[in-house]
Amino acid sequence: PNARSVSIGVLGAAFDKGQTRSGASLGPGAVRQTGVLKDLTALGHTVRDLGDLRLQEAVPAEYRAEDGRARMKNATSVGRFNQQLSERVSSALGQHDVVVTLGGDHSIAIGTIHGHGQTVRHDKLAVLWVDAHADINTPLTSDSGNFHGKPLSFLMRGMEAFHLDLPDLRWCKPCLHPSKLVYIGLRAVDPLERVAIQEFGIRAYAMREIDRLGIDKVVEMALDQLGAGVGADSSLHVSFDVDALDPSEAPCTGTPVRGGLSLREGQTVMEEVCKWGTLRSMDVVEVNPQLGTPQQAQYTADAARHLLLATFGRYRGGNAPEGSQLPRPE
Ligand code: Z70
Ligand code: MN
Ligand code: MN
Repeated sequence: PNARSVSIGVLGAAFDKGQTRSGASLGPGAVRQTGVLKDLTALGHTVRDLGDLRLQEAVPAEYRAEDGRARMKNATSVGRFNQQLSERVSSALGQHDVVVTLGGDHSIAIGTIHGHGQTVRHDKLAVLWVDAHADINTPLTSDSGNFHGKPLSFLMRGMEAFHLDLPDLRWCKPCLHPSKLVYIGLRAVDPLERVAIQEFGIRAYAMREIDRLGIDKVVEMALDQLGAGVGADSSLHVSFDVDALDPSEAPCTGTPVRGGLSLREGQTVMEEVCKWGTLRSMDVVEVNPQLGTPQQAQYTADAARHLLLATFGRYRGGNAPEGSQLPRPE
C-alpha cells in the first residue's frame, strides 16, 4: 500500500543546550547525510529542506544551575531557541502538510509542539511521545537540571501550578491536554515523573506493556486514545526520541537505556501512524554523531532514516509504483 503523497518540510533544530553533552546539534546533518530527503522524494512526496535553526545570539547570563531547590541548566538558551523554533514550525505548517524537525536534544519539543499548537484548537492537538524517558520533570523535580528531561511539563495544561516563573519561557503557554498525550517505550522514569503521570492520568505504554500486549496492539490503543483515527480531527504530533530504540539499534545517543524497542517495533509504530493519516508534525531527536565510532553514528542516523521512511509510506513488503505492470517482451 502506498501512502498519499504529501508535502514535507524538513527543519533542523541544531540545539544541544537541553543537556550537557555536545554533539546533538550535529544530529540534523547526520540524518540528512543518510540521503533520507532523497528517499522520501522517491516515495512520491514533495520534500523541502528548510535548513537549520541554531541559536545565533550570545546568551548573556544563564540561570544558575542550582537556584534553591529548582534545577535548570541553560534556561535562557532553551527559552530563546524554542521561541524561535515555535515560530518556524507554525509558519512551516502553513506551507506544508507535515513538518519534520530533526534534533537536537529533546528540549526542542517545547518549540515544535508549541508551534504546532498555535495552528490548531488546543483540544485537537495530540502527542505521541516515543521515548525511554518520560521527559515531564519540572525544575522542582529534576535531579539533572537538564531541560531535555522537562519539555512536557512546559506544554501540559494544568502543570502551570507546579512551575516557577521563568522569564525566558513565559511565551510558552501550555497547549497540550493531559488526555491528548500517550507514551510508548518508557523504561527510565523518575519517581516524581511517575507521580505526574498518575496525577494527570496520562496513558503510558512502558516496555512492560509492550512485552505483554505486543507493539501492534499498543500502537492501535495509543492512536485510538489520541483520537487520531481516520476521520477524526485530531492534529497529531509524534515526538520520537531515538533512545526509545534499544542501544543495539541506536547506540549514539546521550542517555542510552538497555531493553528498548527493536527498530522493527519503531517501524511498526510509524507505519501505523502513517496509516491513520492525521500526522502533521514529527520530531526525531537525540541523535548524537559525536558519540561512539563513526560507523555507529551512521548506524544511528540510519535508524532515524528508517523511522522516517516508515512514517511516510515505505512498506517493508515493498511498494509497487502507482499503476505499474510487469513488462512483457515486445
Ligand atoms: C532524566 C532527567 C532524559 C532524554 C534523558 C533523564 C531525561 N529523567 N531525556 N535523555 N532524552 O534528567 O530528567
Ligand atoms: Mn526524550
Ligand atoms: Mn529519552
